[in-house]
Amino acid sequence: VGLRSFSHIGIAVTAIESGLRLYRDVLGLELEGTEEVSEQKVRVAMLRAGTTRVELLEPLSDESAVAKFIAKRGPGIHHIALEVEDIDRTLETLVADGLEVVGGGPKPGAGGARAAFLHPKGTGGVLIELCARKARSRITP
Ligand code: CMX
Repeated sequence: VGLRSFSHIGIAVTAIESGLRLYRDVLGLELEGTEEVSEQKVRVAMLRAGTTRVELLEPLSDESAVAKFIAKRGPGIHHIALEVEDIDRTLETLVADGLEVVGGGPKPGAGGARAAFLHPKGTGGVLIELCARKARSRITP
């Protein structure tokens, strides 16, 4: 299905700053950066953890899916993200295999990636994000 690597673990937090106190200041992960993903109504902090990353997700409003998640289950692990080569082709294959896309298909995600989610009812209750980085320029400097 074109999986490239394990991209990140998404963790829902009520405030990025308190998440950073644990993951950056106590656990010592390197902060790569923070950004607002307005399309998904979240503020995100990415921290490098070896070959993968921890993504802290803070809701920007009560309408955010992450706010609803926290209200229902409390802060904690929200999703795992797998990086794929070609998100449209991967989704096509997985849907043909009986999995369902939730949230309406690929949307802009963190770091300019395109991201889509698989419905947890088909994945043993785990929200799986598939993400694809922006195509790299073929022109080499
Ligand atoms: N873990 C497990 N189950 C979850 C879940 C989660 N994190 N989030 C939702 N669900 C469940 C719901 O409980 C619901 O189950 P039931 O049908 O049994 O009630 C089902 O999945 C569908 O959820 P919904 O909220 O009714 O469906 P929506 O279409 O409104 O939204 C989803 C679904 C997953 C896309 C949305 O909740 C979500 O999490 N969006 C992504 C936000 C996000 O993390 N953005 C990241 C941006 C940064 C990046 O690139 O990583």
